Amino acid sequence: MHSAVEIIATKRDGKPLSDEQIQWVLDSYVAGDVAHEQMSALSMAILLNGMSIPEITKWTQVMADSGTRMSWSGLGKPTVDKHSTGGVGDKITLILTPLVAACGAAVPQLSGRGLGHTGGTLDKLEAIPNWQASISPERMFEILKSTGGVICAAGADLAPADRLLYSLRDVTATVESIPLIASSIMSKKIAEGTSALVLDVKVGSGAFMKTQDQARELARTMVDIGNKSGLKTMAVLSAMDVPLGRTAGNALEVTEAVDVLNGAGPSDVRELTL
Ligand code: IUR
Repeated sequence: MHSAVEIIATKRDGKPLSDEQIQWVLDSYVAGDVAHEQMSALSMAILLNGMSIPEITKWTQVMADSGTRMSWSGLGKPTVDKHSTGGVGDKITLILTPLVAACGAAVPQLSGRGLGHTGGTLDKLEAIPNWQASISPERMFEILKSTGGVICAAGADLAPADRLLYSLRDVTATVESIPLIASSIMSKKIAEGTSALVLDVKVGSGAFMKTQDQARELARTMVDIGNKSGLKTMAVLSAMDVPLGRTAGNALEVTEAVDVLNGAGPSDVRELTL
């Protein structure tokens, strides 16, 4: 039996958390048995003292298992997905999803909203009249089966541990921790059930990672924990010092994405998509 105080003290003193400690503290937090102030203290200790790859891998897997894990085995196709760490004018998902579907794979993309100054894929698609971000898992399966790609919002039961922790990080100055960012992103991708993933890690003045070293560390961490968790993962680092393409703004970006799919559009967007 563990206690929150003992686990916070372990990380405060710069020691590694055991698998059992990680399992216990996250499960207890979701159950309401670890208080927000205790999780806040632990998040700050993680931000200051870090976590090793085995710790982050366990942390990620427990968060992925805190809700429903989706499965696409009934599709009979390989599933692949992409994730961007966020930039300005980044409409790559809107172009890449249909391209990959046309190549015969299935893309079960659970997207997010804008974060800070960066836009979100769901916000962009909502520029299309009557487009709906929230659909049932059954509808998701139908769309995936008939078109090869679906982009929609994650349900409340996808990695609920991350949902709770993310809100807490937002108000405790603990967003900027590479172990916490990496486990947050990867837990949702693992729970989404994709079998392969490409990460677009943005670097530069318009990205959350301002330097090559930070971006490379985040990319390496996510690739490592993905592959250790059975999700075939690779990453590209891409520059985010100027907006991507010629447009930033939801409706404008959808239009630019359609231009690229029609064989036109700005060369930087075409190149990064390919
Ligand atoms: N997106 C996520 O899903 N999690 C995070 O911690 C960040 C971006 I920063």
